[in-house]
Amino acid sequence: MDLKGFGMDAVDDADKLPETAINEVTSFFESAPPLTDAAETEICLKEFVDRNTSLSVNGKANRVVCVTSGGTTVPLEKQCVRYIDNFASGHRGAASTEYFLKAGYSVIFLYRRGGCQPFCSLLPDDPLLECFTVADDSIIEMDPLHAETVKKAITETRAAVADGILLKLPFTTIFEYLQILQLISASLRGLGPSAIFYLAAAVSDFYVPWESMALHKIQSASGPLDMRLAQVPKMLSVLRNEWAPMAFYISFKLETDKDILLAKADMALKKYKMHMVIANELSTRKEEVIVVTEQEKVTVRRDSTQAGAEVECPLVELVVDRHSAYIKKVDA
Ligand code: 9Z3
Repeated sequence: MDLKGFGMDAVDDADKLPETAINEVTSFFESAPPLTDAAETEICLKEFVDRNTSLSVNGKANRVVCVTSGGTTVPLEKQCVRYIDNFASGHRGAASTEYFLKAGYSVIFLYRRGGCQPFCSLLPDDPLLECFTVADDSIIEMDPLHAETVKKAITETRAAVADGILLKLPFTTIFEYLQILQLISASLRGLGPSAIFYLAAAVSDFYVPWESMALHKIQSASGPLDMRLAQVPKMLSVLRNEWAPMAFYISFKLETDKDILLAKADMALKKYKMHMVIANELSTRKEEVIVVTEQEKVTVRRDSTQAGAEVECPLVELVVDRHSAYIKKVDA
């Protein structure tokens, strides 16, 4: 199994993380408020992965991708009134989920509560108020203008969930996001190279540790707020090196200054040993992205000649192609 020289090396003992990094991660999890539905989430994940493993073709595990989507929040108070947020609508993750499903993958969609959902991009902003009307006899009716869109959103989502190929898990805070990501990685570890982590969520770099967080709403009467944020441990390293080391990894790099974008993406590729880093600039992120690997930099563009075409379509196509090459290499 020769994985070197293809940007696709598995992690060997020399690559193991230093103990300090592991300790930082351990203390982050120990001090985080426990997930309220951890046991239930673990059961859902186990059932989802078992079902997908049993769907395997020629004894090979079915391909599963964990798509993360939306931004994490950092609460400033335990009984949270205020929080710091990260920019992300969740469109990238939701659209990519649809294309992965079309490509035959099963998807664990780890998304920010209230963010964009797969199959729902054509719905109006407030679907409940805009898609329905109340007739004279108080019967609720669908506005014919939106009937097809609503029907498609409901049937496609329900079919994917019922077929056991789409599992949707919501998060809001950085604590929830990282704890659920850890549960997902534990459940996908056994799939080896058949699993992809497609990390499109915008994840907080800084946070207030739970033990030093105010319990009640911070009072403004005491003057300007002086607050020191701790750095979120580099969870990407732990995920890649320890939690699921054989999976295929894709992270995203977002910048507003295009002059530093590619250098930052290159740095992330090397530092976290990603298989692909997808570089995007805030203002053009829906038009084009640059896929950075050890061997190449490929610009992927939305087909602007087609109405409604999305950049995620050719992007996921490229990811699937490189993932197939990775699986072949590992299996050789
Ligand atoms: C991205 O760069 C995503 O493509 C976007 C998608 C968040 C821009 P939308 O959800 O936007 O469609 O509105 N995600 C990663 C952003 C991020 O925080 N990356 C970190 C970084 O750049 C690395 S994990 O340092």
